[in-house]
Amino acid sequence: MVATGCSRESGGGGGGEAKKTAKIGVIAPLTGPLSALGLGIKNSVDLAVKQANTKGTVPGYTLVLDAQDDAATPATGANAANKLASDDTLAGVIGTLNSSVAQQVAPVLAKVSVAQISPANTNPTLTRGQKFLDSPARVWPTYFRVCTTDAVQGPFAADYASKQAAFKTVVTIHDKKTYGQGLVAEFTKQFEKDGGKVLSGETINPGDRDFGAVASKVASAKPDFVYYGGEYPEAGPLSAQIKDRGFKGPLFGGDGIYDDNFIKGGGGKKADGDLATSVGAPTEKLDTAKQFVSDYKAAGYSEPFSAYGAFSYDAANILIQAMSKSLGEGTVKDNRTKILEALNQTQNYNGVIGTTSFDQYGDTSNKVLTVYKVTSEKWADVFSGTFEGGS
Ligand code: ABU
Repeated sequence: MVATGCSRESGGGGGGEAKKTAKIGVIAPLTGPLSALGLGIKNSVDLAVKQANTKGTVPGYTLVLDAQDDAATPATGANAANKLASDDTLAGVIGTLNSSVAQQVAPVLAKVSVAQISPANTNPTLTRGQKFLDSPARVWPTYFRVCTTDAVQGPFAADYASKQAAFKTVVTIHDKKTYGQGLVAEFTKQFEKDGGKVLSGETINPGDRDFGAVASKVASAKPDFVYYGGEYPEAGPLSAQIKDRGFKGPLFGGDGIYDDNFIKGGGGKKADGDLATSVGAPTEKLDTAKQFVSDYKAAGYSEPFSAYGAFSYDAANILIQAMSKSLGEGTVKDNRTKILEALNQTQNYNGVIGTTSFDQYGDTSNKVLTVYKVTSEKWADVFSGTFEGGS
């Protein structure tokens, strides 16, 4: 049945109605150290797809989830995108987690006019190009995201550090990847504007777990804090090893470290006092997220929805809404341009994370961020807001 793109769904009265298949792809790390975030993305899209099928949100179609593992690696992500792109029933893709993977996935999907909505990519160049602040230009007409960017997250963190935490000096460290490097660059500009001093800028290698050399440099520089651009698999041990050398200040990172695995990997108690910003307001505290949280629990997924679950659920439902307006006569492939037109017109979508409108670059109007602090070995939200003037 799948081979023909049709299935027969029985209604309560015993009659059947022929339904066509429309596929929603997911590209995310489903294995490896970042799978805690990737599986939360996959499960949340799965929930949206199942609910849409139950409600018959896209008349005449059965939605099918096709989740591909990118292993947080650009080349694997490109292969996953090529595999999905060869399927004429593909209506859109939710993903990726990593900005570096999106740089390889987005051009593949753009070639076949397939919409991609990321719940997690925060590097600003993906939507606005290299000159994202001074002369932004949309890179791919097929690429959208429901999270804000590091042009907002970096300065938001800098303002919190200098104005609320009264930190004056920092050592920055990043993992040389698109996300980590870009986040540190945006943080640094604002921290210096706020009068802060960067004592040194260091780098580590993705995959490393021994940070002795850089940890010793931090301990002897004695900054008020360390700002880290990268993800939790490296950030946890890095924080622990810096503390092991007598450093008393916190490590502060972006959404890439906001996961319980940061605390586990950082030796538990040693992570107390560490800080992270993440996109959006805390899901568990949003009235708009109550139904999602309870439905996710009821669905019985083995993994938590994690930092991007609510974002993935909204991204999937925004795509499904666009499909419901666009899929009718003809094949899914015939209607991909219509799906893109509908996505470009997304204004004031009221979802789990709040209200989403896409601008001319595919960026979201929702620029809320939250500062979290590790307190008694758990992340606790401290402050939600945004950086005024960010893009
Ligand atoms: N946004 C944090 C992790 C994902 C990324 O943008 O690479």
